Amino acid sequence: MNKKVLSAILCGTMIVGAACPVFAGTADGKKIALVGKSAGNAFFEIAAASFKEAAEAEGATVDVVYPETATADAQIKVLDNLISQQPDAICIAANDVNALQAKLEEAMAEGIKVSSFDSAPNKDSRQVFVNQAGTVAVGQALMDAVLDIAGGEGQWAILSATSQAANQNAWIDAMKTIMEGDEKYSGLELVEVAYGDDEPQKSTDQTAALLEKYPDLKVICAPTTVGIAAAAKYLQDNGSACKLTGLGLPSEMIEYTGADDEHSCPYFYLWDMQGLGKLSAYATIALVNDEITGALDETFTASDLGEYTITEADDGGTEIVLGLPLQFNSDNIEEMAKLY
Ligand code: RAM
Repeated sequence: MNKKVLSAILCGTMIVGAACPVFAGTADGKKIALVGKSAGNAFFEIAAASFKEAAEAEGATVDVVYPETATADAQIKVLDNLISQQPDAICIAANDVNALQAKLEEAMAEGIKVSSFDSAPNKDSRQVFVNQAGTVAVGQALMDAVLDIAGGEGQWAILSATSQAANQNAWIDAMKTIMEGDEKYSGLELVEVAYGDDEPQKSTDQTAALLEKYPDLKVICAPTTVGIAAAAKYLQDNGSACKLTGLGLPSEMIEYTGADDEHSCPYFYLWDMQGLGKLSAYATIALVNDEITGALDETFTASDLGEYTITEADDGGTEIVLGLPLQFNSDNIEEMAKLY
């Protein structure tokens, strides 16, 4: 229960004249802006709902803002507007690694705390990044899924989101490094990285184009919730022999997940979505309260999630890793689809 609601109930049941316990939230009166990569993507709506709930229970107000398009330019416009409103913090999922630097530095210079979640702007553009699962851990899970589903060899392709997306490119680089670094992947041939821009229709069209160009394609790996759902439908509706894996929302993948011929996706991954929203909120509040600065080895208590330590990110900046990637398959998809 929201602590403020609890406080009000307790207050209402107390004898008249006795003092009411007023809950002092750790973020009372603080203003936080949460900026997603694009509107209309269930991924951000789910993360934002958890973020908002967690931060508002601590007394903060949260403004969830989406750019007009999934581009850095559109996010710069959003940031310009936010900086003029002087929130206490901005937490952003970046559409580009480097292009937001000047704006985010301007925000920090004005005393606005800058955290990021899902997709990290470069190390100079943020104080800390809340990483849903380690970048290498995600790359490893996906590479092993591709190897397994392809049966050890054959052509595979990546269906990504936008070509500049910081998180997508970090996972793709991790996959390539893992594939090139171990003999066991030598039978796999990555034929193309296609971009569906996190738009359902474009992702569907890109899937169709991949199948046409590479008739022997064995596996598509789509590390985007929008891309994987579009590709899953296209492959399944067309009875394609090409199989799918990647990162998806169980609620959007339930019809397509199964290890038999009827389903296009044997299994895929994501992480604890509610945890991502909550941890991002608590980390941002810890910055606002000067409990952390985002420096390596600092620790803080993320409310009921427990204690977290700030670690070094692959880009030389710092991050807080939520946990491990989670696998969704025919055994757990129904249960998980109820959650996100
Ligand atoms: C899409 C977005 C998001 C990514 C997920 C997995 O919704 O590209 O940034 O984290 O997929």
